[in-house]
Amino acid sequence: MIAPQACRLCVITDPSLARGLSHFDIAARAIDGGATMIQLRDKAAGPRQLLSEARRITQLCRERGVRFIVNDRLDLALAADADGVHLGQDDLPPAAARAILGSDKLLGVSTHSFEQALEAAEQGADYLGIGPIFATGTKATGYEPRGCDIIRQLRARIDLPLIAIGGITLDNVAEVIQAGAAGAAVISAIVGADDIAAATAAFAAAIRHAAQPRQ
Ligand code: TZP
Ligand code: MG
Repeated sequence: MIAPQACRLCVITDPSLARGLSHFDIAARAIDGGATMIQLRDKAAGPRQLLSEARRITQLCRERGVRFIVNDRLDLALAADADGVHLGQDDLPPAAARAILGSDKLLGVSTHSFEQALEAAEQGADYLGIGPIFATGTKATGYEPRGCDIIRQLRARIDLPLIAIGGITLDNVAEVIQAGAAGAAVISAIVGADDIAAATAAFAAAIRHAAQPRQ
């Protein structure tokens, strides 16, 4: 179980846009700016290379009350004692991952359609990534941008926190929150910014504002 508030702003520490900053440096800046979740995502480095950095991020996130999730690598998530793992449609199926993780660790699953989201929820995901919501140049997902309708549809059917991903910017983040997402996951608009902490803080403020109940 994860509280929806912990899903409000997930900063993904993709190194390809980070101008040489380490995962830890990105995480520390994002946490200073108000990220509620950090996801370590690295498609190139091996787990041995990432382990000590992942352990430092675990420690930092624990001190700061932020969730720490490792993308793709269940082994690394467990070895670093992260809060959980985030898996995609080509990774271990959620039910198999849950059997290894146990009930205490978090399981997030990337989904791109209504059917994938229902399946992940049935197989024990704690939260769902849903996207790409908008066009993104960061990942070739193979899926057309879904727009906010899929968030509204899933919200009506699934009680898990939904994290919108894909092309989320300061200009459109309010739309995904108002459609029912618990939060947003962001790479380029934050990791690619000159000042990661300031960019994160601007997103956190925009999400807070969009989440306020309307009269
Ligand atoms: N999964 C779906 S879209 C995406 C991922 C990892 C990329 C999101 O990156 P950006 O730069 O925030 O669009
Ligand atoms: Mg994956």
